[in-house]
Amino acid sequence: MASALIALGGNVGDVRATFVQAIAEICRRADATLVARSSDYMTPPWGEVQQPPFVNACIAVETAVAPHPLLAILHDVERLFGRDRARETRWGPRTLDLDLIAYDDVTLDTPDLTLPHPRLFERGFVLVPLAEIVPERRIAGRRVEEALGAVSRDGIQPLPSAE
Ligand code: A4P
Ligand code: MG
Repeated sequence: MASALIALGGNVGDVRATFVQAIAEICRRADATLVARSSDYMTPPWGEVQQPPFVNACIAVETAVAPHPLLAILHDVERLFGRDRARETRWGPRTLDLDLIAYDDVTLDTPDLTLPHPRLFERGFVLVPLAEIVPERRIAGRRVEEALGAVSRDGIQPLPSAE
């Protein structure tokens, strides 16, 4: 079994409800056990600024599915929840974005998959939820909590538990 970290994001539709269903769907399709789930966070848009705020979260799962097939599952789940890559702009609005942040200590640099995620350490909207669930985890030699200390957390707010 491998430990995979997955980041969720979205800013179109009922994103928090989408997350609940998407997490169940990922676990079902990857035969994965959900080990940890962060709070949902409201985050200011990064990249293209003229768009609504995002909701972001991270999960840790145990799975036997290898990295490439796992990414294919994440893309299928994005599509299931209405994401249409053909119609959107890079870093623009979307219903659901699923990024594979890390997979054990695997490093990969292939055209369709880079591990750990190449923009992880620039992004408070990934590091804040990640530090909530795996503060001690080392990714590319850096402790998650330490990496968080190097990015802005401006405007990133935990949302009250949905239950
Ligand atoms: N790809 C390579 N490595 C990976 C990986 N480790 N995980 C490839 C996931 N995908 C990986 O991704 C582009 C290609 O990257 C995929 O085809 C995949 O094979 P994408 O999801 O289509 O592109 P993207 O999402 O537009 O770009 P990118 O750089 O992944 O950025 P984001 O962050 O996913 O962009 N602001 C806030 N506050 N919160 C957000 O969640 N998200 C975005 C979207 C912009 N601004 C945001 C947020
Ligand atoms: Mg993405």
